[in-house]
Amino acid sequence: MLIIGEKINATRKSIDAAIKARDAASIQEVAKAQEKAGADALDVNCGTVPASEEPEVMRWLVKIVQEVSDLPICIDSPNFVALAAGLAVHKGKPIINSISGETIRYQSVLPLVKEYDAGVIALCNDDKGLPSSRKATLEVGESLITRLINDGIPLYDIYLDPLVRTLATSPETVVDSLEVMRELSLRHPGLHFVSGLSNVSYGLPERRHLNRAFMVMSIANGLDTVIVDPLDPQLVALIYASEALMNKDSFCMKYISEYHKGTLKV
Ligand code: THG
Repeated sequence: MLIIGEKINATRKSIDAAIKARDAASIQEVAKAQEKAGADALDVNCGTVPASEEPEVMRWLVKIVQEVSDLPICIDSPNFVALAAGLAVHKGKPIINSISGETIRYQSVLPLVKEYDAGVIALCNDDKGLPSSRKATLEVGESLITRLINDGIPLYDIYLDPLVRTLATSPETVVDSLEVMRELSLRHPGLHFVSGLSNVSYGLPERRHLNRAFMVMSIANGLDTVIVDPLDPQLVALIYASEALMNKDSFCMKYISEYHKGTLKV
């Protein structure tokens, strides 16, 4: 499982304030804490600043985070100018978050994926918006995968995001997104699947139970990459347990080594 730490996101009040104050030290603390907790990559999102400032802020964020962590960054923006700014200063192999089937977004982000040999998160939507049925989601996902491969992106660099919706308002779509993942993972061995997960619980109480249960269900249906809070020890323990149960952890070596590190005592 590739764990992408979600916490450097301007939708969180403390991060928004730190960005606006250009308070590098507190953002660097959040980076180090996520790395220590087991994150394999760090999502960085500054979507609350005005669009004209986003490229400069993204460049600053990537730089200050990589001053204290060697982890790759998942550069999170719908704005390709901000993506390009972050990519230009990134060290190592980045993940671009994200491309989609929307014509303009696809055409503007694809050259960046190639130029930086980046991993890329591909969102399952297109010019018609979010697909409205399981069948339509499958078609949008399949068409995106085909396009990316035809455009020279290796399968192992593609992270398909089925864009999980909110259980409270679209109850039928949650199971649909699991089935889409299962179907596409069987059709395309080696393709990655990623999810932000926490959308699923929006508007419901004690969201962490829904997020954790949904993560386990997602892992059982092909999810191999998550954007989550790695400082939730229960969630992290469930990741190791689920991967072992899915026979994705040879001889439970990872599970056992995490036990010896103390990670599982929650
Ligand atoms: N797919 C892709 N990218 C994404 C998402 C996705 N990027 C953004 C988002 N979804 C994933 N990141 C977050 C970051 C923070 C929260 C949820 C998802 C969040 N934070 C709460 C808060 O700030 O109150 C609680 C957690 C906390 O306090 O730390 O909900 O789906 N490709």
